[in-house]
Amino acid sequence: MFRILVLHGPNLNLLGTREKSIYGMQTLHEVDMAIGQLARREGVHVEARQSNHEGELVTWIQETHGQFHALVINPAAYTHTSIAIRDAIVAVGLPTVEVHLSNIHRREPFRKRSLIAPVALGQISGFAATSYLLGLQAIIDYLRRKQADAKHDITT
Ligand code: CA2
Repeated sequence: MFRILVLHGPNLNLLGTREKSIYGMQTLHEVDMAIGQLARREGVHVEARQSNHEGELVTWIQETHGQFHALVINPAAYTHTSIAIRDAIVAVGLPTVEVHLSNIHRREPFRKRSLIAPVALGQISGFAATSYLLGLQAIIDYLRRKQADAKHDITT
């Protein structure tokens, strides 16, 4: 069974309590419930965690080695600043999808730059909680395709 880690970055624990017009009405718990529902439907194992600390996110990414097949991450404000998170993703070589609740490309100029996007398979931005579900579905499809390709290579 595929094992996927979902990481939420700083301040996302406040979801659904303020700035609802930007980040949506749902609480983080509700987002995690929706992620869990999709995971059960798709028959994958998903673990979701949130941290306000860059180092903790880096440690969790490092610890995915041998534990998880892929990562879905909303690095929140660290998207725009964290070489450490980017380096950790590269170091473990984990297929990663970057997700954002808001469309970071139509906000303040400093949000347009992502240090994570160049090392991710792709980025989904602007669909509130649905961004996570799209990101999760994308990474599941990617893992299945990769597995099918590997089987095809063995038999040919
Ligand atoms: O749109 C996104 O998902 C962001 O990653 C959210 C970050 C922001 O710094 C990024 O530029 C885009 C901010 C997360 C803060 O979340 C809050 C949620 C509710 C209330 C206050 C903050």
